Order: sequence, then structure tokens, then C-alpha cells
Amino acid sequence: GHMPCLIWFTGLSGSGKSTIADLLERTLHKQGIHTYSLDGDNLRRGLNQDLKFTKADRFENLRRTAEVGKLFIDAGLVVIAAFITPYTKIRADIKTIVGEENYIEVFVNTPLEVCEQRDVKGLYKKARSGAIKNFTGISAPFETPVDPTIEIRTTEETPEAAVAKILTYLESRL
Ligand code: GGZ
Repeated sequence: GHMPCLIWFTGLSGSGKSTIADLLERTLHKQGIHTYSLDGDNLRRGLNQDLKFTKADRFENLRRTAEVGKLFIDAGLVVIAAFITPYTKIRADIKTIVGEENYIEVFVNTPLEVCEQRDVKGLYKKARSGAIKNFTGISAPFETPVDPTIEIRTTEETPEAAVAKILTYLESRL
């Protein structure tokens, strides 16, 4: 069996959070574990469509997301969340909301230069030109997580290796 919990991915835009989160979800499904994924796409288009990228809006985006995550934990699911989550304070708040015992923080540590080099969506280019304001890493802060449960260095580890590392941790906490 498994314990319901929330696996919260934090890292820069383009760091690889969604890639690893998606692979983790598919792997858990193959093991018959029910999951629910929360990400910017399903939250910022619906529940959080009133919010932008100021510090206050990011806090509110992530607070609501954590509250939703808590509901899914209560429903017995393994919740997977992938958000930049750029502030130490909001990561602590999320932990408090969902309960320390349920919170697993995965820091997807990809250097800014690498994210900007990849620039899959062209957002860094727009941020550099000023077309996007308050862009994390360029014109808004990303505070390095101080004590993540798991750290992934995507320049050294494949998504498969990252997922294996997370699964090993999940098995150890049964
Ligand atoms: C950061 C932004 C911004 C700004 C739009 N800053 O790579 P993406 O496109 O798909 O992921 C980013 C996403 C970040 O939303 P989050 O909800 O994860 O952010 S936070 O945790 O800080 O609330 C990026 C896109 O939205 N995006 N404008 N200014 N990312």
C-alpha cells in the first residue's frame, strides 16, 4: 500500500518540473497508485484565473493550490504539484497547510543559464526584452530551497533517474 501525500516540485520555468512530474505520475499509475496532478495549466486557467505574477498573486496562487492539494490528500490520493514556488516563506506555508507529515519537496535544480539556453517556450527571451515583467530568474526572485526532501540536478540525472530517486524515497517512508 501507500500513504496519501503531496509531492511538490519547485524550480525555475523550464527546469524540467513537469517532465519529471508527468513521468512520476505515469510510473505510479502502472503500480496502481491513484494520483492527482496540479499544475499551472489546470489551476491558472480555472480556479486561479484572477491571479498574475506579482509576489502577492503568486502567494495566493500557491496558497489556494495547497488547500486543494490538502483536499485530495484527504480523499486518499497521491498529489503531484509542479509550480515555480519561488519563495522560502510560501514553501513553508504550503508545508503547514498540507501538514508536515504529508509534504515532500522536490527541488528541480537546473541552473538559470541552462533554462534560458533551452527556452522551450521563448519566455526568457521575452523576459529579457521586457515584454514579460516579473519573470522568475530575470526580473523576479527565485529563492533557492534550503532543505528540500529531494534534489534533482537535471544536468546530471535523467528524468528516469529522478523518478527512481523519488520512488525510493516514497518506499522508504511507507
Ligand atoms: C514566471 C511565468 C511568468 C512570470 C508566465 N514568471 O514555463 P511555464 O511558463 O509553462 O511555467 C511558468 C508558469 C509559472 O506559473 P506558476 O504558477 O508555476 O508560478 S508561481 O509558482 O510563481 O506562482 C511560465 C509561465 O507560468 N509564466 N509569466 N512572470 N513564470
